[in-house]
Amino acid sequence: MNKEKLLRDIDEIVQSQKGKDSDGIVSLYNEISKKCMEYINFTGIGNETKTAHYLSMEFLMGRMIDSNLMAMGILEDTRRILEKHGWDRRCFEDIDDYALGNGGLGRLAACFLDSGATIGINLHGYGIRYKYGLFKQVFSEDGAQKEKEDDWQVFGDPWSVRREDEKEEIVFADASVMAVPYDMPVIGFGNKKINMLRLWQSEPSAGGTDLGISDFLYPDDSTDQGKTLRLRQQYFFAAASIRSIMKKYMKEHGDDVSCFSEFNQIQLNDTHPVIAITEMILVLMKEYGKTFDFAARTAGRCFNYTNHTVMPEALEKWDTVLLGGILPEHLAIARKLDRRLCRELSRAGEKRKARVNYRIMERDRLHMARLAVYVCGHVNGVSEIHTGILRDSLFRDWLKIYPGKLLNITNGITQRRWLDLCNPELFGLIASRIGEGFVRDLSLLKNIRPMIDEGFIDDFIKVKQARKRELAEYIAKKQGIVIDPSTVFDIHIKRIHEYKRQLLNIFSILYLYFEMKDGGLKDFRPTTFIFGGKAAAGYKRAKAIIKYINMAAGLINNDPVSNGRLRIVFVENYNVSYAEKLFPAADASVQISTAGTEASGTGNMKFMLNGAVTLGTMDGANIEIVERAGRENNYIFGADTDEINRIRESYDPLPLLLADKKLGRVVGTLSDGTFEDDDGSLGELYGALTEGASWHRPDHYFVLHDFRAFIECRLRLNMDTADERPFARKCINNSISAGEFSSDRAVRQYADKIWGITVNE
Ligand code: 26Q
Repeated sequence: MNKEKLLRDIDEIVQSQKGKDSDGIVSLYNEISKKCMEYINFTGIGNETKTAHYLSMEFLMGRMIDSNLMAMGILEDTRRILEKHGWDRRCFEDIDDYALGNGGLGRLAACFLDSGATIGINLHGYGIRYKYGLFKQVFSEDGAQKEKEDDWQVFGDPWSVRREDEKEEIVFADASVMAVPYDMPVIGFGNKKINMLRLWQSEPSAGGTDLGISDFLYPDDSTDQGKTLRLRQQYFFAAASIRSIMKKYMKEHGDDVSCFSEFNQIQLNDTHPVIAITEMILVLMKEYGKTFDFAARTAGRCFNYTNHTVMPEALEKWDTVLLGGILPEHLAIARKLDRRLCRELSRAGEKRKARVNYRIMERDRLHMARLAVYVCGHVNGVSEIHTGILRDSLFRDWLKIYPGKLLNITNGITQRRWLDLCNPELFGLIASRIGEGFVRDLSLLKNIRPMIDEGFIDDFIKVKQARKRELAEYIAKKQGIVIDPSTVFDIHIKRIHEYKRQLLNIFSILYLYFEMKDGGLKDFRPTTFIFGGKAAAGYKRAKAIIKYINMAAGLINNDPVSNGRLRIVFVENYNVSYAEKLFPAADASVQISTAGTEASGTGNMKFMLNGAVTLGTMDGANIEIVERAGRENNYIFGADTDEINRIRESYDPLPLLLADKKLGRVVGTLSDGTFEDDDGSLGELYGALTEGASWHRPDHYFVLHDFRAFIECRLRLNMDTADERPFARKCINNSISAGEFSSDRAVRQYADKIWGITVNE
């Protein structure tokens, strides 16, 4: 690539762009992006060397232009060109995110693609080109969430290439559609390697009807299961991907499929694409005349499955009537696999009764996780504790029969986006001591330890201050809310879920507020509590939690007693680009899920890398984070998994509520008229905590149990911030201990332990 020539071309584009309104920015964005596409010459991919294919219903890519320019090594030059011609160097902030995902699982897929291309292996992504991505969140007058469609394609899609010649027909029992691939380049840092993200768009086949399969992204909402359209989506992209992968293989290796797995490994991102397994078996049988056993063995050698949750309600099971109605052959294959499994189990000595726990066909439902565990060569969890839970409970029986299938690969994040791009000053500060090598090898971070002197601490404090000021400006611009950058920034950003316990956080803030009203907490250091996150549109309790937080903010922010000491902001429409401003500005990272519920978390790593302390429970990757960064540099509280398991059966929150008047007062605000509750949703939350519901006991997530421990820990953190430099040292210790949490390390482990791909950088 001729960088100088590209930059001259970009200069020309910017120079000739006259209108400086938002239309001007959009056209600049498209012109520059297309020019880059010409230069990288993204023509397609081969299958000469071993390749991993990452199948995922979600890719939460965020804004593409900055990361692509950075990978090509022209980000800074391009910004300079923009400035030279009178544009804001950050003008592309008005360009939308590629929000084709919900949260952690989708963002992980995006980080993995970045890492695969950067470390130089063949790793391609396959997903769905949703017409509308994750909804945009707005708050109405009363603080409730409203959803607006995310019509991202109005900005154009300059990074995609439509490949008409590689479309696939996807056949259901009752209809068929065309799957048309749109390929995006995944540019490795330094532009050494370019991989591909292939997103399938559904279109009517000749004479057929439009089923609207790729119209919408399903929100992460376990109550919304069983939708035929969701199953169609899964099959649509899984089948299209399998067919295109197999075709590429045949083109290069002929139709001897016995070597297929030596060239292709397929990673299933949770159970969402598991139907790809039966698709491959069917293709091998029907189109290549192979036996069922041969086909199943072939599938076993190339498929692998990553589990991202242990929550029972999120384990996918498809009703056989529904499945048989649109994919009868797949149901038949699943039944055959189930019988084959039973034979293996009985050979292994499992009695009929014990076998029920394994059955792929669970009475009238197909259990997707079991199908995956049975067929796949490798199954992995995403943090040590999560894999431990899979080993000891969810998949325990399986491991007796197939020991060695399960392994742990702790999640990671790409430091290119989550430090270099979003916090160039901190990146530069670290680079000034150890050089820039850690942009490709985050483990080098540890080398800075002996170089942390007083000067470094000064500079770190300055950088953090600058990030906080920038965030404050941004929030003022976006939402008209003023926050004070000299206060402690305590940030809780992630999807809204009961198990993530945003309720625990807001309860504790209400507690602080009531203490202040009673004349207490004289030494409390002024704190800004920032929330961000979306609730699935159909998840009533999560939406009630948002409304409650917004109403509590209204109360607390407007009371002279707490004014200047407590401030709450719920940032609207939290997304990847917003995240890039929030992580660098945090003093405290709030990670307070009930122990045993958060598979890993990856936001926790983004905070850590940017130098925030973790205020959290012993859950998910928090445990590994604290192990690396030192417990003394973090704020850990509450029940761990052992304790939760011990108390679960006999837990009753009512005595707690009665004995602890202050807790009672806080929780009471859900039902005592402190806040208006016309739709009864706050009352429903109150009931869930105190009485339970048909499907769960009271306080299912132990919010009240952990309340006091949380308050205590939070107050300790608050006190510690009074000593600016010692506290900054804790923050720094976190940042420089983040070396292992790079997605480069994670992808290397997948390559090494699962895919059998050698990484030679
Ligand atoms: C399922 C059925 C119907 C409709 C939607 C869904 C659905 C969609 C998305 C179920 C789950 C998801 C997303 C799950 C997710 O993001 N899990 C997170 O994965 C991260 C990466 O491993 C972990 O860090 C988080 O702990 C985990 O919660």
